Amino acid sequence: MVQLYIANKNYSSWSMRPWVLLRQAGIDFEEIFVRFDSFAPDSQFKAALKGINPAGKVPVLVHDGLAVWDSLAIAEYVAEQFPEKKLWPTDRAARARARSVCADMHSGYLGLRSACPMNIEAQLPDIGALALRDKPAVRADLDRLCNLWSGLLREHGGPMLFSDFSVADAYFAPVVMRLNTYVLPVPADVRAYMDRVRALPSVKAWTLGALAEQDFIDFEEPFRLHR
Ligand SMILES: N[C@@H](CCC(=O)N[C@@H](CS)C(=O)NCC(=O)O)C(=O)O
Repeated sequence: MVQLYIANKNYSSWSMRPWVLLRQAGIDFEEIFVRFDSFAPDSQFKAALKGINPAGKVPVLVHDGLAVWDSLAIAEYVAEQFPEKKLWPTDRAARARARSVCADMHSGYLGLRSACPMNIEAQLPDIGALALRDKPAVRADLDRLCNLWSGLLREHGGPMLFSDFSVADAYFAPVVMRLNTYVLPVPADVRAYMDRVRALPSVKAWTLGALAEQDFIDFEEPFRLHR
């Protein structure tokens, strides 16, 4: 049995990656929701993860009693456990490239990630415009991202980054949600890819879950006072 610990669907970009990966691949799992009350050591959030993840973060996947944490490690574990799902591209070079772009996403794009935190239910075009105007790191990340996606779509022919759905699409799904919330300008091919990602059944299901939460978490909301 696979269990996946996740937090609020509206905010938790790291939780979204393995959830979308498992769901899109048709792998059965039990979702264990841990609400973001606070990240303080005495929070319910930290208490729920005690004994499961020493880092005290979500996501965590538990499979037959084995806990695997960190979204990239989870993606690798799932791909290894379910090889028939072909979650990484089968071609060696494409697979190496997919791993590179996921690892790069995992540790990079900090300008975009810090200026535009995931908030699926919100529409914040003014914040996006100000971030683009005032933060060179956001402009640089957006350019790099658009070039990357355009190049991969051209090279592999779409509809997903490496043709068929792969870990890379799950990995970039939260970024798609951010670009959407902050209405950042993207070229037509990138927009079309974003639309295809948002139309994936797994992403639609995650989005519906996020919209249903209606849970305003102050410390995840640098730009809104209320819903
Ligand atoms: N590198 C980790 C990041 C996980 C992460 O930062 N998760 C956030 C929620 S989206 C969290 O649990 N934060 C709690 C904290 O920082 O104490 C991964 O890829 O899973």
